[in-house]
Amino acid sequence: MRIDIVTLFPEMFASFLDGSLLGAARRAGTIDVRLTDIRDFAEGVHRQVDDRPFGGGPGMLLMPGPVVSCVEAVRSAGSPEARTMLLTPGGRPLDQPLVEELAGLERLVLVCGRYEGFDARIAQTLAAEEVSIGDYVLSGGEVAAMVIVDAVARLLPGVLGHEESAAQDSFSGADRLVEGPQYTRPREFRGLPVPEILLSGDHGRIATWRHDQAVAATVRRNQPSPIHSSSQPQRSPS
Ligand code: 6GU
Repeated sequence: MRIDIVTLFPEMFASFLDGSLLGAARRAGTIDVRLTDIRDFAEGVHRQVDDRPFGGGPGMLLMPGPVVSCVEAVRSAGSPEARTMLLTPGGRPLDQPLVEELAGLERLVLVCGRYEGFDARIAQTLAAEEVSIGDYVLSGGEVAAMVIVDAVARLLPGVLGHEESAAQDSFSGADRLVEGPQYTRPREFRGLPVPEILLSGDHGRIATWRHDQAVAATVRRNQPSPIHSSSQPQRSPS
């Protein structure tokens, strides 16, 4: 899969792209991530990429010229129709079903916003979708692009190393449950024992218990916060 990232701050991605999960996937040729600097498509001596909003208001907007030229140049290398996403807090919320869909693409273009946002004609001209990673505001789309690349890359064949892992993740599978509590050694930590059933060797009962825990954790997560904060295993209905 090829992912192009269009940004004013390509240097922000260096350690992320070389890091363990992505660095290995890139060296293996599973994923090809390329960075393109919007500034390279700006015109004039000042290489201006942003300007004040018509009608007034705070901040600066990304101008359509440099962003559209940049994305068009990136897409013209083979796939003028490549799915293109503008990263902006008002966009469609990213979730695991969307991540799974993106992991099935040959190419994806992620456009990072800065300043107060994009001129509205950028999305129109590029037939781009707008995507957000959550209900809070970041100072730019770069961190959001890293979130998307990370979530997508770990679903590509060979990236995790053990293919079952992704299928077992929270939000995966038909029921979209979050994972319940898990335990490793020691069997007792500061007076807290590992639930007896996990030591029983009874794989059928363990699977049932885990499913019950996942249902309870999923319900709890959708409750107001004081209840959500408890991460103790819930008693299984017997
Ligand atoms: Cl994609 N961009 C920015 N600037 N803020 C965000 C976001 C994106 N998603 C959530 N907050």
